[in-house]
Amino acid sequence: MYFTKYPHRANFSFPQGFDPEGRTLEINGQSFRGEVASYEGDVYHVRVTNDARWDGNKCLESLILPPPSERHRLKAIENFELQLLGRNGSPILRSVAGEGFGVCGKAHLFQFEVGEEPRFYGMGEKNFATFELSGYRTKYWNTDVWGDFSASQWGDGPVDPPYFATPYLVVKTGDEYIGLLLHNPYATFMETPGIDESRVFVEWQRTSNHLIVGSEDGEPNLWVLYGPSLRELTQKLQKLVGVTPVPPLWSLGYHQSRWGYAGHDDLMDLDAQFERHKIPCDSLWMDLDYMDGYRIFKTSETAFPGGATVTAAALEKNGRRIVPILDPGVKFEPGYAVYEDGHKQDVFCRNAEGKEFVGLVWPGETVFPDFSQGRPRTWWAGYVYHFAREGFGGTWLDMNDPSTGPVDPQGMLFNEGKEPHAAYHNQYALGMQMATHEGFLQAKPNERPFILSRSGFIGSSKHAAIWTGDNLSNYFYLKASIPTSLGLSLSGLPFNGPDLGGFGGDVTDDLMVDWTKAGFLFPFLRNHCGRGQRPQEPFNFPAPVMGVLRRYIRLRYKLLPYLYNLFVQQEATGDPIMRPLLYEFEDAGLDRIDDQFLIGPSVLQAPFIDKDQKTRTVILPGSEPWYDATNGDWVEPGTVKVKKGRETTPLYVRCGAILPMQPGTPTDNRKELREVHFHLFIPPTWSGETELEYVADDGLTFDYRNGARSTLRVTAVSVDGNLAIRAQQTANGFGAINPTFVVHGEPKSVRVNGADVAMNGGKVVLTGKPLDVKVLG
Ligand code: MIG
Repeated sequence: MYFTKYPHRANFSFPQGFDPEGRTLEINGQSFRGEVASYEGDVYHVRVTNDARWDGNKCLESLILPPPSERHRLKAIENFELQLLGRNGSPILRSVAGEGFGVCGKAHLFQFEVGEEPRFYGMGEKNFATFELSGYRTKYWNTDVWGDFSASQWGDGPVDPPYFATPYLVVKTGDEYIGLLLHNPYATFMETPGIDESRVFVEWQRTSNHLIVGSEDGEPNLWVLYGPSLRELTQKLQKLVGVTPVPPLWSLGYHQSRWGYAGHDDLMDLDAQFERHKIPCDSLWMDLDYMDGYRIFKTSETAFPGGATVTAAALEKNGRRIVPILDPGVKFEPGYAVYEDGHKQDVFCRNAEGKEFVGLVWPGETVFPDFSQGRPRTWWAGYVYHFAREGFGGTWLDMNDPSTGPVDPQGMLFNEGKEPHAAYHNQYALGMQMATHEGFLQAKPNERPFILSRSGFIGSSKHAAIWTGDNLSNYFYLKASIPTSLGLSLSGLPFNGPDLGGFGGDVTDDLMVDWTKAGFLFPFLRNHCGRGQRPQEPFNFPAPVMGVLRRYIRLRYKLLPYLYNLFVQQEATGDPIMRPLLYEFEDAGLDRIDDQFLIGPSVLQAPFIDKDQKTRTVILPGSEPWYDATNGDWVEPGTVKVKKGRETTPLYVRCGAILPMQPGTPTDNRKELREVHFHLFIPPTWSGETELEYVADDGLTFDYRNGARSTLRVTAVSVDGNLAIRAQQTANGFGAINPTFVVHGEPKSVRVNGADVAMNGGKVVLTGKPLDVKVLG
């Protein structure tokens, strides 16, 4: 398998004729069936079948289909050319004439022409470090980046493909958005028009201006989604692949990890330090060292002398959980119970000789559960069941790319050796997530499982959060983290984030501060670093540095009610947590912004992500002023220049926003979603209306699905600075929500639910100095 080479279109054969009635096309004398099915919401499925060539769709997770529709914005015309009609009735995406769909053996591709100046986004996990993705050729094949590429490749530049394959592309043309999803688990590839001079190898590449998506094998299943807006498109995609069920509230807190924590004593020490320094932290992670000789599901007595349950119970006092790592590889060792049992039950992948396939990972020779099949998944879930009952809060799935060390993974066959590696390679982690999820549910049927995974595929959104794998403590990876997380967020993977501070290499004080300021509101927030690297726990930095790190961790906890509600909204609508500016605004000039992002609709960040950068420009989109969270000023939209401050970071709140926050400055993990401060961001003489549906539940169980949830509807109307707020509890399943209103601004008068209320002066700290606010009541 070459990761960085792609099939070339001149090697493909294209249809001569297509009969739309009989849905048949001829290629090279062979007959194929080609059809376009239409679903509600302008969702289209293009499928080509030919039993001699492809053996059905091998995806483990099916898509969640909207009801069928009679609408046909996407049409297949002569030669199976596809045409997608835009808003005004003319094609905005069309097949290359005569060469729209092609085959070469088992490989296939679709070639398109897109309107003037198209823009491209998404592609799942990529670390190209640009948000916009014109001019890339890329493959989707899960890799163990540090194992499969040399250090000179991943040191401080993009390496492709990384851990997680999501063959999905967003195409923007004019102000209309299109999504292309390859529901095909084999190695897939894409080529976007545009020229990246640094990658032009032969002059010919400059003439290539087609959009190409295809696969090296597998039944062609292309999904074409029409927005028209980016929001509508993303919602449709997320619902098609599966929304992320609202995670437990603790998993949205701060996570502390390091490869090297030895066990009980280290965890208790961390617990004490977080308490002493009054830094909230919801979980402590255990890497490989808790296992007995890298044997999965076997906790070592040195690490946890009384068993992990004892440590878990001791950490409960401060509300912290343990999250241990789990690798898929089972030590190939007669006598080791997990191996013996798996061998007896025949759950491992085979090689071409019909024997268990052996790779080389941490335990040495290792065998691999066949997660492509139900029976081995059930077997695995049984072990997870016992594991979860040892007192672990969740788990962290690593090496599921799958990483086989120096051994070629292509020799790993599935389904009793009958199926090729390539059909399940990209889905290996997905199968592991499905089985692990199942095991946690069996152990704790009414608790929302928390699983973090390195690799995955379409459908992973239903089972796991993802982190972007091994990065380095340098400014390239800090910068790349924004486009990478935005790309994932637009590709149906809303719960994601990088290793904060960087995994490899020694972080500097400055980098740790810059990364924390940039990353503290990412959907998933875990500080993790590698064995032997400079310690990255906040209290291992000089006091002034720790002070800044702590300020931002606390600010995340202050904003947890907002973040949690974004996840609730994501489950309902499919809107991601982290969004590019063009998700919310239609201004020109927002389509290539790599260094700004939104958290939800209302919080805009423009962090400093270049080494030694002293000033930067910030684009404030839209037509209304933004609230500068650092100094409380209202700033007119447009471009502003800001100076870097030691403690501050450029963070702006949208005019009219109502942000639910925890009261005061959180210094520990305590969270009570019903005691909430609603911060209203209302410019002094503003006239307008705004509203928020705020949701509170227990943040832990599935009871919310049976009505144990409360909702408070808050509306605010400002007429020339005279403010009228209404709050009405519209659902009571989780008891009374007790609101306090905090106004950032100087209203002339305020009424709450029709009554005059006192405006008491108060102070709130966000990213800078204490801000003057009015606390109502
Ligand atoms: O080959 O478990 O990405 O987070 O600390 C390294 C040790 C294996 C890779 C993971 C990293 C983890 C490390 N693992």
